[in-house]
Amino acid sequence: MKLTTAGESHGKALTGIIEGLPYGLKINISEINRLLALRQSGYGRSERQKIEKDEIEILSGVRNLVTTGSPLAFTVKNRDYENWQKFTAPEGCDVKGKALTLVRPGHADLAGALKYGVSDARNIAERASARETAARVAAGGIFMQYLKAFGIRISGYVKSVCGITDENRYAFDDLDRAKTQPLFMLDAQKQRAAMELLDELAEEGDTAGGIIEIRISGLKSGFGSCMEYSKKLDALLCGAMMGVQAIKGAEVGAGFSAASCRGSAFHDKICYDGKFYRETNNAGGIEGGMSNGEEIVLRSAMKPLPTLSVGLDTVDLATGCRGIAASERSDVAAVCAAEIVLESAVACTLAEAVSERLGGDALRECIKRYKALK
Ligand code: EPS
Repeated sequence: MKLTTAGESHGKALTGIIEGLPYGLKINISEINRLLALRQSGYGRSERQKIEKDEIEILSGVRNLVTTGSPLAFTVKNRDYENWQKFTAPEGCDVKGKALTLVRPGHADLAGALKYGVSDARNIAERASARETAARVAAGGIFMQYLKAFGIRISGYVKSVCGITDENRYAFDDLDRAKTQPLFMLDAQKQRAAMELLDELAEEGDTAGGIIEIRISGLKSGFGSCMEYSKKLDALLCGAMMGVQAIKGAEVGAGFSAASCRGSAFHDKICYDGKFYRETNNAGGIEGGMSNGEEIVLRSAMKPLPTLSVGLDTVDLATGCRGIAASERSDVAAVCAAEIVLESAVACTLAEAVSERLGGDALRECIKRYKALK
């Protein structure tokens, strides 16, 4: 299983190709579009989301809503292209009209411009933009449907916004309620405080990040590897999270707090009542690089978005003079979008790990193999 995405923020469209889907997976298009709409939602998003209305169009690999086993290609249109095609059209355009030389601290602009030896970071910004995540969510909807065929579900919520943190613990089935909340938070009081803070930041032209918790339920033990470090499930899932725009930290289970625990308090004692289980889950469902049958618990830290309307000190790459970083419009926070994108990124990587272990050309075969696992 493999996903490749293409597309720029203000280009014609985002596209993706998924290789390795088995024959016979029923595709629910409105469920994919529901996720795409959720990615666009959430308190603190910019005016851009009023322009876009993301919907998947499947181009190949599906017939009568069922996968055919061939690569699945899809597209999600950029409606803002209408306003930008003069500057971004592949067939010929005014490349100077949207030159980005006042590079933004925290964005890909400067590192990309140096990498490619250019003073205009427009091409770098266009591809590095989090707009690309619409394609990952469209694909994520498909990966989640694949995983659901085995009884594996992914959910999550926003745990913290700019330091306002919900310390409660929630059962997996409570997490879905987060998607009905303006900031995908489950603690109403913390959410209200976070929204007030975002209002203040918006007034000041500032931005915020947060912490997102993603959980996986229904995954049997033994996925990942203790034999090859490159196939360790925790490494793969943390890599998937770190591959999402603006994510600066990733942890599994107790994560960084494990470092300050004693072993006797930290490790999840092994119990048996016809099957193995644990009363605690500090390991976050992964031991020795493999799933252990408990729920997988992952957290990501999202940095504050780097496009600030207040502008940060920078240098103009064209003149070498000091200046204020570019800003056209900005989300104050995109933690809800990140929650949906992280679910999709995790679904993609998990689907790869599941299909690697199960193999199988037809979904029916794969399900039989999953059921046969202890
Ligand atoms: C982004 C900048 C903004 C965001 C964009 C990500 O785009 P624009 O410059 O067009 O306002 O809105 O995110 C999306 C378009 C999206 O759909 O998530 C960036 O620089 O990363």
